[in-house]
Amino acid sequence: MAMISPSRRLRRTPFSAGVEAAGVKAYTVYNRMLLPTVFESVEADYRHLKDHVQVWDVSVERQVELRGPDAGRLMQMLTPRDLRSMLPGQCYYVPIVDETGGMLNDPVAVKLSEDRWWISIADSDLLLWVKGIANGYRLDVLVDEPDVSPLAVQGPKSDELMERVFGERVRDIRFFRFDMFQFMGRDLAIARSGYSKQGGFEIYLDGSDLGMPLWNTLFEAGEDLNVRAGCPNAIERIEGGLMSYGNDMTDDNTPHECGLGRFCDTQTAIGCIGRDALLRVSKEGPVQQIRPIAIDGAAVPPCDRPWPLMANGKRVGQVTSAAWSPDFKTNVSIGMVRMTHWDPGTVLEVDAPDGLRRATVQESFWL
Ligand code: THG
Repeated sequence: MAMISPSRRLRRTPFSAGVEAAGVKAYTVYNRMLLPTVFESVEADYRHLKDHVQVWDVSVERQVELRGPDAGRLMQMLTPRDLRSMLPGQCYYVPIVDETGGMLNDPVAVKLSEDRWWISIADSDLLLWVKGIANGYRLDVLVDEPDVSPLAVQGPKSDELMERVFGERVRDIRFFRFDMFQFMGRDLAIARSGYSKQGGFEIYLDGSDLGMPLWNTLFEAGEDLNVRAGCPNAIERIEGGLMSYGNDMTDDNTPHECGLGRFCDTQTAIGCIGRDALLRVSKEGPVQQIRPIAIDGAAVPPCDRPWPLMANGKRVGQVTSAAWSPDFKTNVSIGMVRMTHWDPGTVLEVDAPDGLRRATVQESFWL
């Protein structure tokens, strides 16, 4: 593929200088920003992530900040997950739905205080939807995108690295909780979360000027831990069943189709804009759902358009993410499969770029 032309529309991040110095080999575009996808190779990055510790520039996880007396009310309008018991210091994975129950985004909601929230978004223009609702309902809330850029520290040695920089108190942060820590005289929220199943943290850098100082401090502190620059890894996230908005699901899908029914409390999520629609569709249950799927044969190329899933010559679904897994010694993939063919063990055919291959619906890759 040809190169991406740099321009103001493809925003750099507070860590771009570090990413470039670390020898980034490929980027994707996400929320109109550059997201690294490869440093050494997808497979080498995968091995290193599972064995050591990596620092990821995930500034593309932009924050939609809600600030004001109606912040909590607005947040509940956006999601069918019941937020009434959520406390400051907690993070929730929340489906965001429109008036038809279609997925608009699958962010992490961060509750800073009763009247201040961050929505840490996946790749869609959620800010516009949220601003439209705040203004249309004349809510008493400010909605904007602050200068906040998450830096993830992921991998089995991430506790050790983070303790060296922020003190032993980081070890006490529980999964999907955050606490405040000082760095060069400024307060930063640090959560135990991140887009991998290897464990780790996300540092919400508040103020771009501290980007390179933070980056350099982590690399200096982790030299003997073999710390490297990394990025969300296609193989690892598919193995782990982490979905990618825009790839594995779109606004055509309900949270139930995406397997996010466990994050929906549609009965009690009073005020959710998609509530009526979701109550209707969730009564019958979804007729298609996300499944992990193993694909036979040699390594597949990246999935840049849906690959039809076939049974007896009829289309019964599609694969939208796929990669060769060195650990499972098969191609791992994520697809949307019709109810009639979604049981684990069901054997299908996938119409991959180089022809039909055997595809088997899995319970999970990670058990
Ligand atoms: N962290 C933050 N922001 C993000 C992401 C992130 N924004 C973009 C994208 N990732 C949003 N999508 C996801 C998808 C999965 C998870 C988080 C964000 C995730 N899921 C866990 C799982 O499925 O195992 C845990 C969910 C739970 O139990 O609550 O972590 O990664 N800041």
